[in-house]
Amino acid sequence: MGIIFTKLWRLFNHQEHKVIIVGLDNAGKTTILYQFSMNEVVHTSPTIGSNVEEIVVNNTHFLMWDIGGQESLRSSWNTYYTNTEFVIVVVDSTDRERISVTREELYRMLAHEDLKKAGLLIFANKQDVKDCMTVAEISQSLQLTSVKDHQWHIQACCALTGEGLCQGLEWMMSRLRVR
Ligand code: G3D
Ligand code: MG
Repeated sequence: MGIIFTKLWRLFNHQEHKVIIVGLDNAGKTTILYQFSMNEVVHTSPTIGSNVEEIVVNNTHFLMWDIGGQESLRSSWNTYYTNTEFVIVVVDSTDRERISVTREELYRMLAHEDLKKAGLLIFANKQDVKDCMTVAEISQSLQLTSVKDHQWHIQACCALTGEGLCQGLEWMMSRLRVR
């Protein structure tokens, strides 16, 4: 009986939460994914298609899809949306020129039927670079306070060192707990 119970418990606890990692090319998506999965800096090359990794935090399983961000690939982001519980948007905090492009892609995504219930985590990445945009600047440029129909959180981070990434994961875990 005990064994059956343990097996069932494991089965239910092994439910996977689907996460997609999006953002413009060069934002740091792949670096973040590999920090999560092996805690080391890997040398990335532009992602064609997608990378996927299973990340386990305190017995919670996340299946994370890192989707290529080049302009030609963005139109296919929506093929990944079904059953997505969290969208992680990675912003290159040094890229002032393209923050408006991120904003457009963000609102296009949030309007999508399949992402209606998804939580939104924004990583303000590359905070190690001098004169980069702050979290407050990015929040303002993305007009985050106008996002009312999704739970969202913005987190400063540096994917190279991993700083800030755990706090982002913790926010996702806290959202799962209140469901
Ligand atoms: P992408 O998957 O979003 O396209 P990548 O982005 O993860 O491939 O990263 C793009 C470049 O940004 C990489 O540099 C990577 O090392 C760098 N990068 C990622 N995160 C950070 C960060 O927090 N700080 C700094 N300074 N650089 C970062 P290369 O030179 O390999 O193209
Ligand atoms: Mg990539």
